[in-house]
Amino acid sequence: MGGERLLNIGGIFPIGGSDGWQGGQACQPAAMLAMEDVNSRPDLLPGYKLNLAWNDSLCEPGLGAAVMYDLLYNLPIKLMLLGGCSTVCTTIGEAAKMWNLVVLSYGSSSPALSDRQRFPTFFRTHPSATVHNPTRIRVMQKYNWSRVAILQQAEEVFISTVEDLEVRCKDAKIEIVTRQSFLTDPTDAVRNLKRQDARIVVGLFYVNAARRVLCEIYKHQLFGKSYVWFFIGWYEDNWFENHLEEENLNCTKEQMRLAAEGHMTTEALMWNKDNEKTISGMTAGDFRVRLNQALMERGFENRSTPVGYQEAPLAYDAVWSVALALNKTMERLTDVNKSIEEFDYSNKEIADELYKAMNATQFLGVSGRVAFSNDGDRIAWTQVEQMIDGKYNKLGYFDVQTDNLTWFNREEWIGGKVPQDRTIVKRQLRTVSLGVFISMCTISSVGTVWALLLLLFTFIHRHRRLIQLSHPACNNLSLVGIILCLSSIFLLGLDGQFVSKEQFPIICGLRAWCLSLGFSLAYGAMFSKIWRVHRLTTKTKIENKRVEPWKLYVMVGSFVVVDIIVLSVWQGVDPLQRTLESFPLEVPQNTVEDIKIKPELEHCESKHNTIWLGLLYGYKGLLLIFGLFLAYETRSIKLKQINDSRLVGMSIYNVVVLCLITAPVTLVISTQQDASFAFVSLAIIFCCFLSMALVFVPKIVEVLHHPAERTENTGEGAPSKEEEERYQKLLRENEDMQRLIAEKEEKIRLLKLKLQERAAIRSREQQQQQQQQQQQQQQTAENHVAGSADPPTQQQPRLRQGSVVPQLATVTTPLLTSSVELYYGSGRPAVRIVTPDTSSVVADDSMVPRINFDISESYL
Ligand code: ABU
Repeated sequence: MGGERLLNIGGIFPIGGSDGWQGGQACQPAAMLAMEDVNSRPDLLPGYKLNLAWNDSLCEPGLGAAVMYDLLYNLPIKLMLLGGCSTVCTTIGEAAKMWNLVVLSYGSSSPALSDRQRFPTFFRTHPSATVHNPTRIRVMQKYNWSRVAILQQAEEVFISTVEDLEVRCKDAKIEIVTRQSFLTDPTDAVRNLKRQDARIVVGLFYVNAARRVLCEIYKHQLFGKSYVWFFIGWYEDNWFENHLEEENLNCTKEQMRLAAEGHMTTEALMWNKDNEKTISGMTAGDFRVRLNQALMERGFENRSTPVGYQEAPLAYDAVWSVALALNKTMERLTDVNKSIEEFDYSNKEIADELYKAMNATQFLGVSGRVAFSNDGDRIAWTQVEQMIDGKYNKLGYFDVQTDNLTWFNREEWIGGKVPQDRTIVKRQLRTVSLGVFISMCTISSVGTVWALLLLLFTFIHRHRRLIQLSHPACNNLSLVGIILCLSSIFLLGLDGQFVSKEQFPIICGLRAWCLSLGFSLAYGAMFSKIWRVHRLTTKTKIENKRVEPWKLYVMVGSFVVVDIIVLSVWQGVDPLQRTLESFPLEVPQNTVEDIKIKPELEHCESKHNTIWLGLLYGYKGLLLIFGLFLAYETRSIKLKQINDSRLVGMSIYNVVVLCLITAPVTLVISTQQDASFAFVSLAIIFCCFLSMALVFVPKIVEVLHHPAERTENTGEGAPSKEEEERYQKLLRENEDMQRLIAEKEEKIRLLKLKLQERAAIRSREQQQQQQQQQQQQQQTAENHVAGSADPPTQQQPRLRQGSVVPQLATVTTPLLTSSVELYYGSGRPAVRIVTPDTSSVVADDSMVPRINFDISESYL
């Protein structure tokens, strides 16, 4: 250095370390080049040489502060500080004011550093990161992207950049759909972006975090034709392929390349793009050659640029700024007979002069025109680049001062189409498929025609006793209800494909009315029949058993009236409206378009749907349960007045079971329109068809078997109650008598056997008597011959087979196989049993057990 005095400045360079920005790798050699050039200029700092004492901060704020204290607390006194990396400059920039030191940063982009209150002596040749934001907004507007997301590393530099971006997006009416941040691991943040359907994403992070993000982008498939990522442009070239193993990244180079393809970058112009000579006498190109040479000397290969290569001109120009500011300060101090050597950390006067000189510094550097705003920020152009086939292509420049975008139209998009800022969602109404609708409507129509034919059948054969005793009015009401229920199937299938959303509420109302009234008529008629049967069989007094037909109509009518009241109030107070249920987005098949389908399903609902449905279902549910009870109670009763009560009971079972199954199942499958419609329709169809079959098929069969049978009981109407009861009584008595006669027949059979045995014995006895008489006569003759004879004995009258005695009574029953005749002869009762083989046996009461006949009038 000869006899020249030294002007000392301190330098803090982030070179080593693994986090943040290690731009000192290229910036420190660039600064040393500037030191050489400054010191070789005789017109600059005459009599002095600039000396740079520096150390590595690893881009860690704590270590950066330690390096600063080391520089300040060790002689010589430093006139200014050079710093790089926002995190370190935030620490030293805030502290430097305490030492009256101007800090000039060549590598800090944090917008927070533009706060003059907090950093009153801070300047930078590096533009603030906020210069990217107008450029980003301009590019977004160019492609009509109005919905973007932000992913940021949790560092102040990026937080303050995002805050500025949010304000600008709001002004430009660009929606920020989500803002995700991460400290070290971006996995969750990237996953959230996908969940939020982010398509255009601004990513703000240091390069090592950028590699982690890119790997996650690959894993979550957030790249390709549907996505655009905006990264920071100051990463070194091939940043996405470097250090993958060192940083334990779980992605291959090929995967990283795939994920990086098509992304855009914005960066402040850090290299003078005009080939003009700068303050050092070099063009930017000359500087690049010298820098490359210097880097090669430090072991960096020509092809792989070290971190900070982009910012190297800023470091070079920063040293020139310091030299120019010191030069100017020296001139000013000379004017007031002072020397810059008088500076110490408490000399506010010289410090102010240094600040003013730096603030006024303007020159053409290798990074472009160097000038500082009132906030100490560098004013610069920004450039936009896009990665195409693994290389950055320049797309254009943006001058924020003139709001001028120079665009080269070199952008390329995968698939040849500009990506959309959101998934285009096409709403698709889920409607009942035509096949199902037509099938159900056809079956329902057949059922309706069948019900109408049954009404006709009932009318034609209304005079038949068979029809009269089945309560035809109830049957007719039931058929009308069935027709209404079947019609509701058609209404249930009428959805958005057939009716407009304005007409839909009308269909909703019609469905409720049709089904509710149909149920009340069809089920109510069956219920009233079974209720009548129950009344007839459970009441003891005749008058209580009498159920007038009008009571049945009143019963069905009251069910209908309750329906009308509930439905009218429902419709008046809280009418059914069309509501839409949305389902998760679906990817459409057979289309290359970047769209998704949003399925929607129409429902009929009112505000207090649960209350209304609860009311209606509760009341009808009670009817079902009560009907089930009545049907069970009267299961074995057969009444002449209602000849089809058992079949009606079976119909009720059928309706109850189907309703119990249908209600919960439809709740479960309500989101599947086809299944739900088919299930409800089939339940209605099954109920209606089975009820019609059970009640009417036996009648039709009967009529077919006896087609010629004329009207029974014409003009007489249905039998009276008394007749009915007499008929029942006679039936019971007939059963008792048949049982009794069967017993008697058995006894008679036994008796007949006994009598036959007796007759045989008697016949033998007579033969013996005759023999004895003959012997006696012989003996008498012999005795007469001998001279003596006994007086004749009086013979007792006996009943013999075929003998004639006064007949008391004859009991003959049509069901008997024998008849029994009672006689009284010789003062003793006798019985003659006449058997079918015409033989008769006569016995007196000594021969047979006593037979008790309960001879009532009805037998006579
Ligand atoms: N261009 C590098 C900026 C680094 C930083 O702001 O920390």
